[in-house]
Amino acid sequence: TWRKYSANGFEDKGGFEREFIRHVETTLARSLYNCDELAAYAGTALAFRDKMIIEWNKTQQRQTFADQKRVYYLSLEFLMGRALDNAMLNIDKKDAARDGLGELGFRIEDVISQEHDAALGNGGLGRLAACLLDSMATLDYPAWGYGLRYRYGIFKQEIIDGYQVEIPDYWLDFNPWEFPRHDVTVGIQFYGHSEKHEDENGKVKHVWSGGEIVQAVAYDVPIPGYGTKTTNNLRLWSSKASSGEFDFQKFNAGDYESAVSDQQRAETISAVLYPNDNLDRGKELRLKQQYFWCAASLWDIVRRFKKSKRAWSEFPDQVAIQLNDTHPTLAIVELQRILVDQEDLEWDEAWQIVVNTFGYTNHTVLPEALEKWSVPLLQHLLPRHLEIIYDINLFFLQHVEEKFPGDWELLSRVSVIEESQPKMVRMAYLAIIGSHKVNGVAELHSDLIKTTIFKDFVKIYGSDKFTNVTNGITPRRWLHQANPRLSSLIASKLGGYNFLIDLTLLDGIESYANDPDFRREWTEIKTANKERLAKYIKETTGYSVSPTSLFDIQVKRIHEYKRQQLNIFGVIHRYLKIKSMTPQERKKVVPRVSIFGGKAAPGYWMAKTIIHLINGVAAVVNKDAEIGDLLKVIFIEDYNVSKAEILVPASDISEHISTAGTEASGTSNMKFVLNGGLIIGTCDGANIEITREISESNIFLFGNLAEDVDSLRHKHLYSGFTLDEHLHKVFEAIRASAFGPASAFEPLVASITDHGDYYLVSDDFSSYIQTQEAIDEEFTKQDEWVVKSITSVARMGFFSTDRVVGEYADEIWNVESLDVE
Ligand code: 26Q
Repeated sequence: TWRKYSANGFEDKGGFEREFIRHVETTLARSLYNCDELAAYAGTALAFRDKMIIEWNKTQQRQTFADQKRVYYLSLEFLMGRALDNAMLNIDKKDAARDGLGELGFRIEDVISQEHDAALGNGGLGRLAACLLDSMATLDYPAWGYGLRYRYGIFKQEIIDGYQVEIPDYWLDFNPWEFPRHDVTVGIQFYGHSEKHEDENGKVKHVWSGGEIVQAVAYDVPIPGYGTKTTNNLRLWSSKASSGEFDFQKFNAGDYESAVSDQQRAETISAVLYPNDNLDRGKELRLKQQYFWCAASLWDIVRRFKKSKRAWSEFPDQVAIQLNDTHPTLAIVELQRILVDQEDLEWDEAWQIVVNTFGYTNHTVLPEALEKWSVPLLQHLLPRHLEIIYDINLFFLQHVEEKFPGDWELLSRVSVIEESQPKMVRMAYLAIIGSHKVNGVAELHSDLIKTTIFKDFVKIYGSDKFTNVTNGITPRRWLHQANPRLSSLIASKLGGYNFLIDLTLLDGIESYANDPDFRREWTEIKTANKERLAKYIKETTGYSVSPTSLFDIQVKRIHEYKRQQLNIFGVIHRYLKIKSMTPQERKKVVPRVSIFGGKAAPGYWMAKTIIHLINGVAAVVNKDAEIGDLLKVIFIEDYNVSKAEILVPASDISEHISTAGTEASGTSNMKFVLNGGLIIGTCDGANIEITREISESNIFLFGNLAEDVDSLRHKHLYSGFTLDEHLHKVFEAIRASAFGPASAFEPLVASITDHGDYYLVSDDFSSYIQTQEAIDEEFTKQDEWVVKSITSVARMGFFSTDRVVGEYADEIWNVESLDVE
């Protein structure tokens, strides 16, 4: 029995209580009578952590013993959100905790909500990494995530007088989910110079010497799978000065300032997440982050491989490394450096190993998001790596020249080095050349990269190197955890929760769309989720919204290409229209709540202006007595993963309205549909595949197609621009300062009227507002609406990250899952 409670954590309510009390009284040194919700969270987390650690250790042993190929997912972002609820559900002990906490006087929801989000990411790319980790563990793949342990995650957003204000997100005060591994520490070199030496046999050796060393310390986070004992590892690197505290020699010599500043410079590397989303604005510190993390991760991976005593040629049979966008591209160069400079392999042999090891996932076609680093900066920070990049490029261009003799233009187009002033290294090209597979994240996106930005590389390598893996989401967090009642209703019809590990089983609920009782329960759950959101809105904004209104939600990073401006202009149009109606006409209006949420990158003025306008419109509309419940506008402050868990289950409609061809995939579209919300969207990213799966009659599509975007943009610039007539009226109201001083919003209006309307807001406006009217009409036919909702959910099986991980494993990684018992 000692083993039962101490070694295996707990099994039931009583066991949970015992472990909880033990942690509160001993680990936290508090009395049960002085245990607030935060302490209850800590006690609960520690009890579950113990339970997880046992399986975590066993999983690592099992994977080491099995000695088979492992996957390493390199991502600068892991947008994990909260861990406790996920741990409870994945370990299947939430009921024990709920009952135990209840007996001790706590509501489990209040305890869960004490946890600070782990917000080590910006948006879609970071959340995708978190969903993939969940699926890799659930499917028993031997897989590790590697990232950076930022001291500050994505900033917290406050809205003050309608403006976004950024607050630092210090999240490490109490983090029971991480384990420092001070024994797993490696020195990472920066600066210095590269020298050539001849050894006794006349062989040239490259030595990188001088510069400075920063220590990388590993912090491990357990990743439990759902319904399996597999518990994988996420390893995050933290930077610290080599001398530990600070340089005592300098300190003792009285040079206090420089002793402290060396230490601070080292710690700065992992201090903060860059808050740009789909924008390449990195300075030297960002490049330092990238190399620090790549070099530490590769040191760890190579070290693990060397323990197996295999020949280097077997490296790609043991190791698959996936690059989450170009941010970890230096890992390619670093592995080549390790093999050639340190392990003495011949260049060609090393390069073959490198290419067979790496896969590269592209997440964008936006030119401003494609990473480039200046040659002088690389020369300064990583002199030996720059030489290797030049050599990689040289051999690549020789290969191109052989295949396409005399095509000089092709050579300059595909060169890794852009011949600009200063010269730049094109990271995406380097990632393509150094990987055996390149994938996009939705069909349209994967087609677009092959025909636009990477067209020349398809010509050079053939199209087999390029593939598609359409994104997904984990149904554990995005259905079961966020919407427990819907999950349980589905389970009651499907005879259990198997759909959570085989999402295609959802098709079994489609026939229940004809069952009035089922439809009623379905509607009740949606209403309850809307009531919960309404309560949250009341508490945080003071505004009252009616849960009988149509809830229209657009939550995602604020970006011109995602077109929150189209949405808010549509809201203004609606407002003006209602204002112009007679009382009789107003009776027919479908009441609507337009909900926005999302962060703007701190330096992105236009995005901040969009937030300002949304809040300006909210302030006017929400206090307009004539309007009442017919229209409310809400901006949810500080949108993050745990707020998404409240918002996603509460939509009637959500908006995924990017200019066609700009959103690589989108993943919140999948989350909303999986929770019974319908969507309005453009023919972009994964919206297209969602439409194919759920059928065109269950989605509200509008707007121009990707293939027409170029010619429309050209037309705006060269044959004159005509503003949509309804949008013109909207702009007149803005210019009349109806929503705050016109001058504040002039740049946003001018981007459309005077600067070519690059994102086609005017071109898509009439189609957008017509589709919104169609939505109002459909929403009044409640029965048909619910049938659409049920049918859509039933057809969403394709969009699980379990399917995604299976495709990566088979097509790119060539890894197998590991049997657990
Ligand atoms: C690059 C250089 C310097 C500083 C920052 C960056 C940077 C950081 C984050 C560039 C891009 C990002 C994030 C991109 C992103 O989130 N892309 C989204 O990826 C999702 C998952 O595949 C897709 O669903 C979205 O369509 C795509 O926008």
